[in-house]
Amino acid sequence: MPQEKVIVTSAVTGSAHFPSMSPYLPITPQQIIEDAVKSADAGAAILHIHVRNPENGMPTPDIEIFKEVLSGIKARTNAVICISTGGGMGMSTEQRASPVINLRPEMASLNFGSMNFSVFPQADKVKEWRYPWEKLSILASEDYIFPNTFRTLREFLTIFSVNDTKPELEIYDLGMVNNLAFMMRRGLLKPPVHIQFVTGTLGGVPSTVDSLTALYNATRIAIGADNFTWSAIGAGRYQMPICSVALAMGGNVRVGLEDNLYVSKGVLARSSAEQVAKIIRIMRELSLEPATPDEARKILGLKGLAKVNY
Ligand code: KMH
Ligand code: ZN
Repeated sequence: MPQEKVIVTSAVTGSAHFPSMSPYLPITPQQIIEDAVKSADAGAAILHIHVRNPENGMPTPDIEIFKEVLSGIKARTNAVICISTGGGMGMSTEQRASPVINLRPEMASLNFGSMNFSVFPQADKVKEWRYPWEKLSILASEDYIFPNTFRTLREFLTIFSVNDTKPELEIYDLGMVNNLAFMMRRGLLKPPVHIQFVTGTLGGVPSTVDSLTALYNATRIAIGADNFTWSAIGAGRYQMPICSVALAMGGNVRVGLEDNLYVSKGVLARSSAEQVAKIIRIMRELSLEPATPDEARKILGLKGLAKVNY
């Protein structure tokens, strides 16, 4: 049954896209803050945040930059902030966990298994590189394994629990549903959990209706329908179709330039807010309304902005 209120997340920059791919990808703290605030104004209840080195757009775990961005967003909107602990290629697990330890956000992503995570085929589309690191990094992703071992997951879960940060469990494949059920059986994750089903990344499931329903059904069977809330991502071309399927299935949705640089065929999105506005137009045609940040806090059982450390 579709729910009446839908949580829209905007993932404004990520680490899988590169500055040379779009002039609109936010890079500096100010650009990331602006895009996040515009997304919130357009109706996003959650803002998923990575940060970049303002000099060259490279993803960075720098706590001072995270702090500047988070406090800049908090000064201008009540939206929930969900920090990434996926980080970027080459970051250690300590670096990826440190924003949670230092800033104690309401939510953070937690990628629920190791995988090949590659973006190298996108190199062919770039005509001119703005920064030397970009080409090296994109080509190196052919050999990249995104490390999220059981030990890493256990350590991350302890850190999340100590800081009262709700994990958003990023599930890219059926095996990760199994990992999630295992961690729940061990008592390391308490229901209801919140899941982000990620389709369309190279290394994960494709963006198809079959993939999304398979992930959803496997989760329902493994942990029980009442024990989770969920959202979906269609990375790339299938962003809006997958989000629309998720709406019909009663799920929540994530859009943003982290997942897709375009707003329609051949048209680069000038901001993640354009994609937020688009999915909300689709929702309203389906008689669904976006949840406010406070409604999202209630649905997800979050601790509230008064308890963050930024
Ligand atoms: N860094 C990517 C491999 C997340 O934000 O948690 C995946 C990622 C997801 O960044
Ligand atoms: Zn992310």
